[in-house]
Amino acid sequence: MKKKVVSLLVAAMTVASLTACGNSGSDAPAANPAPAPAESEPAPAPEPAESEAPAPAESEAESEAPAPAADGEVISVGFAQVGHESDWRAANTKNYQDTFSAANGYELSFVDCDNDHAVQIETVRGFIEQELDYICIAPIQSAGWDTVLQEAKDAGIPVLIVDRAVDADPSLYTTALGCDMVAEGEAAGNWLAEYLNGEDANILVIEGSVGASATLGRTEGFNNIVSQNANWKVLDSQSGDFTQAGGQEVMESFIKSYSDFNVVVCQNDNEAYGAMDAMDAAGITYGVDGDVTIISFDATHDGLQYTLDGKITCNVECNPLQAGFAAEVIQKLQAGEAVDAWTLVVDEAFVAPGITSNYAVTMSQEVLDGRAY
Ligand code: GZL
Ligand code: ZN
Repeated sequence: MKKKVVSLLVAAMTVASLTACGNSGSDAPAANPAPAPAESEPAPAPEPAESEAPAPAESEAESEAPAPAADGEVISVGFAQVGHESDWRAANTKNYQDTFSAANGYELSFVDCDNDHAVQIETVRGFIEQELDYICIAPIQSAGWDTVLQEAKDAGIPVLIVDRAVDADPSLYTTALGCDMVAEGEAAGNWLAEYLNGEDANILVIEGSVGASATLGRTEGFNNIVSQNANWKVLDSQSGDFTQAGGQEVMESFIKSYSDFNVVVCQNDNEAYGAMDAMDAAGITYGVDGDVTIISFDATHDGLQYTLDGKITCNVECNPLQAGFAAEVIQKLQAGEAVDAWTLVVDEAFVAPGITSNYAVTMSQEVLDGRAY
């Protein structure tokens, strides 16, 4: 298909177009540094943990279905997706397929890279050979992207790094969008400190996929808070690869090795389901009425049902409905407009009923029913 030459007008010094999560992107994962603002802006005060207050761009992105290309040309978009490892990923994939539809003026080349970095690199090379108009990448891992990003740049194809981050020179891609994973890890830690209120913590961590910015960021952020609490100990931290089977396997090995833990941090909901299966099998109680406090990430529908049921005590959201932001960037580039170098996707945290928190929204059936995914 004909490749449209699009002049890249990336706003040189624009900072995040959203200042959600109380971080203007200045806490964004190092791999996606928000460009230095033209003048140093004070970091916005942390957002109060209110359930309403969607950031304007979020509501725009979700409601504004992109218009077909002005000249009626179909816009070809390649999307190299991480894989199909989790419920979060399924929601993210559906959101991209719904947004980059033929009805909206796109031809989407979607590839599920099955959590294999080498496959993802070759997938992007294939998009370059097909001379697609745009390439979206949700990077399985942060490392190893410079060469193929340089190839895309040499081919004049704008690249959007979505969901996760890459450890590469930002000049090698057009824009990045996603959650602030470090802020998510810190939110989990801050909530735990508030909840424990000085009590000791012996913590087990089931990490996400090795080398993924979601794993690196959430681990870094949570450990920032661990270091502030002398009576907290992380007994062990192993990767469950963001899957339910992985979460169960790691939890089973933890149970064999440790008997004195009272907190389990699962870096996504599917790992939490696996951890709960393992604790059930071992007769270990968890939740607001149990011996073990479970913290999870993603706040998918089922994860929030477990939070509403008091099984998962705290669940830190990472909003998977991000395709609207990517479509907005592509539409702006089509129109020759400047785009932000980094867009922060709004998210928040949730806690089980009966718990009030400065860092999280208390779950209710109404909150669950109001969720878009
Ligand atoms: C987070 C995303 C992570 C989710 C997992 O933005 O990259 O990958 O937390 C998913 O569920 O596998
Ligand atoms: Zn997030």
